[in-house]
Amino acid sequence: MKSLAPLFLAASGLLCGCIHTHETIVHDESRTPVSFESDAAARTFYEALSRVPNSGKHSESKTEISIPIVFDHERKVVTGPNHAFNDAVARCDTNHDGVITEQEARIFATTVK
Ligand SMILES: [Ca+2]
Repeated sequence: MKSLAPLFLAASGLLCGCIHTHETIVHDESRTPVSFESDAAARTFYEALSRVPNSGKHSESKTEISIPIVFDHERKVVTGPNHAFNDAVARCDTNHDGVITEQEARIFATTVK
């Protein structure tokens, strides 16, 4: 006797229609602890950070798995804003002492247009 499983699966797919699932995962990291030498250093850093492309936006990657007619799964991974902050701190704090000086902030600001 032949197996009817493939036929059953095809028929159930046609009867039930396509199954759509969407999944969004926010992948954010904790902020790198950092302090500022002065208010001016903090202001210069944050002004430059606001000019960094995508600092306010979230980058995302999308994966889509699809079996035509039966199944469609979309998974989206969104990177949170702390990633841009941590990247900016890593670039700005050139001696990696955890303190952003006015000079480091000014140099960082000149690299961001
Ligand atoms: Ca430093």
